[in-house]
Amino acid sequence: MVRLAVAALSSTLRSPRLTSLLGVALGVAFGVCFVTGLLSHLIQHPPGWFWWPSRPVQLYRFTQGLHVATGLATLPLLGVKLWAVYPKLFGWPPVRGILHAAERASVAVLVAAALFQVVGGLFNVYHWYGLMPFFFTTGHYWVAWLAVGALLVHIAVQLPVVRGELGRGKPADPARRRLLTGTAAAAGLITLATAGQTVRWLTPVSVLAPRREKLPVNRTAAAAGIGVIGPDYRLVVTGGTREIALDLAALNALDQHTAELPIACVEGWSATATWSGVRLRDLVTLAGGDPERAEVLVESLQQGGRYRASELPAEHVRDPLTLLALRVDGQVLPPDHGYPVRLIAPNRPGVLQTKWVGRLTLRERS
Ligand SMILES: Nc1nc2c(c(=O)[nH]1)N[C@H]1C(S)=C(S)[C@@H](COP(=O)(O)O)O[C@H]1N2
Ligand SMILES: [Mo]
Repeated sequence: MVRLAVAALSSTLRSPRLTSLLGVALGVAFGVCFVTGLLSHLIQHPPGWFWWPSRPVQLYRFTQGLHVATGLATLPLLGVKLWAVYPKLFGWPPVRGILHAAERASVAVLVAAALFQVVGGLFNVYHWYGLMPFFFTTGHYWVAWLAVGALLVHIAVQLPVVRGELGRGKPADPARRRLLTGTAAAAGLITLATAGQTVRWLTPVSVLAPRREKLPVNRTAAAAGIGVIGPDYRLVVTGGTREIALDLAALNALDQHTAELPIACVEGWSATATWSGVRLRDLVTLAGGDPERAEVLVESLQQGGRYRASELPAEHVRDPLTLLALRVDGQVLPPDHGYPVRLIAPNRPGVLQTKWVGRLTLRERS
């Protein structure tokens, strides 16, 4: 009885129209996710032609929040879509010719790549690195191209079907409408349950958001191997016409400025704080560099690790909001937020907001 009912239900629910609707929703979500992800990659590994502004200060926070939110929202869509089409896997004959074989292969690549991206992204957001035997960012980047290539082939092949299905006004089937509403609701719930990590007024309802603290810490001072900062600490600025080395008293004696800026982690969490300290452009001037043209390499006291250094393009160096912060929210920086000095610049990924800064090297692009 139950089996029959389920069979009857699925036969009415599974239809080219349902598959088309889910496909369009997935296509849009993946498209947004791909473009925002590519942008994040370009900002972190800028090729010569690439330019990224320092304003609006919240832009990266928005694009990366969107990247993670659209990625997570694809989970239920992907689940239902795979359910809607999987009987096709067992269609007979398995291959009806060269084109058909190519199409099936592209679908296999698409499904595998999509699952890899969404599941890998999820692991990354929740810091389950142990489950990934490779460096996440590299895998995520290259598989994204694979997914998009396969997606474009898939769209090209299926477009006529989708057009036919969605162009024709059809009487709505209540059961199918319920399924679609349920899928949309699941995507909405996932979004609500996680968006609070970046849309801060949603934090109370975002029970699945992994980083709900007011200002999360990505890597602690202990984890980065930063010991006690003694009186011999100096911030060294080189590459200008004179090298300078400033101790904490000297840094505190310079003009102090305040900026309200977010840390926007690639993992999707973000939080705004009030930072104060010395303008980077003032330090460039002090060291005999040109604050309008200099680019700056920012290095941490941290000995190793992928995120021990970052580079600031001229756009960000000259921005008066770019600070070497000594304080956050009116307090001396806590060790975990980068004591004695950290970089905070507008419209940049969190990974580039270097903590425990020890050295700045000026460069001028010729
Ligand atoms: N030296 C150093 N700076 C670093 C990191 C690091 O691992 N080492 N992590 C970065 C990352 S990934 C983020 S998101 C921010 C987080 O800053 P917070 O811990 O003060 O919130 O610091 C950045 N600065
Ligand atoms: Mo981060």
